Amino acid sequence: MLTDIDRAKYKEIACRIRFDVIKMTYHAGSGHPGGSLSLVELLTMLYFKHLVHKPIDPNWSGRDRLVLSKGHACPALYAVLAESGYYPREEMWTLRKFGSRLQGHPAKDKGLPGIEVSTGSLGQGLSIAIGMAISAKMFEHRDNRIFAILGDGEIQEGQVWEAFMSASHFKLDNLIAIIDNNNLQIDGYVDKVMCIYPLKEKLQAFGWRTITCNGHSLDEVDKALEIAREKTGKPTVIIMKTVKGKGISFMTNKAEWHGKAPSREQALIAVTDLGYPENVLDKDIN
Ligand SMILES: Cc1ncc(C[n+]2csc(CCOP(=O)(O)OP(=O)(O)O)c2C)c(N)n1
Ligand SMILES: [Mg+2]
Repeated sequence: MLTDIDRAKYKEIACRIRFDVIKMTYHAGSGHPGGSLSLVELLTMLYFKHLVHKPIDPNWSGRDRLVLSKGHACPALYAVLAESGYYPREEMWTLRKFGSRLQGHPAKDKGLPGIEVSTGSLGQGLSIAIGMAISAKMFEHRDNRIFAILGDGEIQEGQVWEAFMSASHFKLDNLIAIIDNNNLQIDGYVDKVMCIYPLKEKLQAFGWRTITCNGHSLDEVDKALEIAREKTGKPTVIIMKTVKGKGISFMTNKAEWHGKAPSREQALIAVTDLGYPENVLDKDIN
């Protein structure tokens, strides 16, 4: 249970991350705001409470690992990494620019601290996380946790189900998958394009412990992450009910906001939606 003071603090961080996503994608002129906005409360609670990490020592061997399998949502990850102190805030505004460490999908070889793995080709991140979990548990005997964040459209990929099967086979109770269940993918509703439901029952049949939560309730996300950390002999999946485009009036639950930047007029509406003055949209932009 969060205290009122903690809840207010996390709410403020979440609001700033939403703002950063809008500002980054607006100045880049491209990017993926919809699926970034659905992850904001999760990333806030992870990076500011549950993830074991040291921003001043990003390669510390005892850290938890986070694989953003739905790599297109990296604006939200870049924002939370800057907010945590992994790199300077001003660098956020280089998103998608030539030579930037903040590419349109996370690129480990660019050297941005806090990026564990390159992602963007959907369907692969859980398999990578399984490799990390096997290594931590069976070879390095570390008590850290491996998190993998997947999109609900992404799990239509067959490789993901092979990965679900192998994680329970290897009893990877240090592995926590989180499905961003916003029920939208690039071209419409997930249940219309290729139905993934009933999700909980399918994942339980594949040998996973399941937790469901409202992904925009800081308290529910907090509780889900706390329970997920417990080791039970099985991998854990959090099915997180979310809204694509959450927090921005005209982006809410709209597939068209999957992968495009707001115009100036739209970005100014978004900034106002979030309670910021219009002039902050261009602050620190060269
Ligand atoms: C293998 C692969 N196929 C297609 C794409 C293009 N693509 C990027 S995002 C996306 C939709 C993903 O939907 P979902 O997983 O639900 O993401 P979210 O709603 O969380 O943004 C697609 C098809 C890709 N990145 N990788
Ligand atoms: Mg989706």
